[in-house]
Amino acid sequence: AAVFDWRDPLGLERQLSADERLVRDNARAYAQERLLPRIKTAFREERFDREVLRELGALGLLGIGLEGEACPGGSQVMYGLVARELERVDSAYRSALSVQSSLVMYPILAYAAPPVRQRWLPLLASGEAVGAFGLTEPDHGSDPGGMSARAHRDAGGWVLEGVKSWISHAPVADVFVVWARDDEGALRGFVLERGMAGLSTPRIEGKLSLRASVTGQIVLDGVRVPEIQRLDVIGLRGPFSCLNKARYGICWGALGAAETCWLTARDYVVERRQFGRPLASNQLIQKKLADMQTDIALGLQAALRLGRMFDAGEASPEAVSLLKRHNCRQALAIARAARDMLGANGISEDYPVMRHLLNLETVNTYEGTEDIHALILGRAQTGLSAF
Ligand code: TGC
Ligand code: FAD
Repeated sequence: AAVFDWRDPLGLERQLSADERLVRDNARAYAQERLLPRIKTAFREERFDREVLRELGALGLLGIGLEGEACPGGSQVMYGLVARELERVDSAYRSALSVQSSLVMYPILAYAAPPVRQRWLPLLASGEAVGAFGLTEPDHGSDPGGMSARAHRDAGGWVLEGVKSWISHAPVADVFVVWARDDEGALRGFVLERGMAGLSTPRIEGKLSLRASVTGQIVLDGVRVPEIQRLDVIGLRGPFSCLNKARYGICWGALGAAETCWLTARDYVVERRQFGRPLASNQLIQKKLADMQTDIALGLQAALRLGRMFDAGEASPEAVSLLKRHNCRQALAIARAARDMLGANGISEDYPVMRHLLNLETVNTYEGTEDIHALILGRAQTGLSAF
């Protein structure tokens, strides 16, 4: 008879190729051996460790799934598996992968002029350079189409004005993919570099979530950008083509965080005794474990399916919205239930659960909030835009 593996109820493992498992195993070993020991301090002290990007680069994980110009190649399924392993430890590390790979390397590879590609992609792939992606503004988050940032044409190039806010990596980044409207109202993208006159990147302090990731603003005060650093794409399609990939990675990543919460809670209730017996012997507790196991198994199957669709060129933005929304929401609910099952210990930094719960609040918000993805799906099935 078929054997039931409670950790992998639907046999995800058997659906991966040998190459996919190899990439996943390397990412898992790195995350567990090198990232896990650092995270408690990094979270407590709000410390972003730039070295992590160099380590990910050395392992060939930055830009995984992208082909050409120093990018490591591989599939979207591999990218998703890596995202899951990093986020098992902390969402901040998966964020670093998402921003560098999907939001900075991808648009440079797809839309930048050859000299810009040749200059930045090797540095980004090795983690020598850190990238940031500036779309959100203080007054335009869910509605980036309403952005205020402007790009005025100038002799030989462009002059950028505006403020981007809540930007991952901004305070430490070397290279910035920034979006702004031109004088005719067309949305354009540009590659900016640290050191350009008029560019500053103040840090946003005091986050209670994603504390191991550094976040800030990109202030554009008359920044002159040469024409060659303009991306060859017009309209919201530019930034959204990047977001589709990053959102897909989050579908896997959020479940990595959820798996850590589930397995921590499972071990805890097996050991912990109340009323003279293990917590795990109570029906209420077992129901919570069954719900976690079910939601994770189904979410991972769906993520694998979406990854295979990506690799076949068949993943629609709406399918990505469906799963980004679903998996983030499930992960948040699982983290919350796990926190509860650990009682007082659930709020301690000695267990990873509260940290994941706090992080997942960000993950549920960025790359399109839960409700914005609902509205994308509502529009797709009714033909009516309710934004
Ligand atoms: P809409 O009318 O829907 O579309 C305008 C144009 O854009 C195209 N488009 C897409 N193209 C490719 N992929 C997608 N997902 C696309 N979505 C839209 C669309 O085809 C159209 O093209 P065209 O040629 O016909 O003009 O535009 P809208 O203004 O009504 O959009 C509404 C809405 C709400 C769907 C959109 O604004 C949205 O998704 N908002 C959420 C904002 C968001 O996700 N921000 C993310 C910022 S980056 C971030 O959070 C990084 S965190 C990274 C980390 O640390 O991990
Ligand atoms: P708002 O748009 O003001 O939304 C507030 C609430 O209103 C939400 O619940 C939303 O769902 C709801 N809402 C909005 N519109 C509607 C509507 N029409 N109908 C019903 N409800 C609605 N951005 C980047 O560009 N690059 C980055 O690297 C980046 N990194 C980030 C890192 C962190 C730690 C965080 C927290 C955010 C980051 N963001 C980044 C920004 C992120 O993408 C935005 O926060 C997100 O898109 C939501 O925008 P907002 O915060 O302005 O919320």
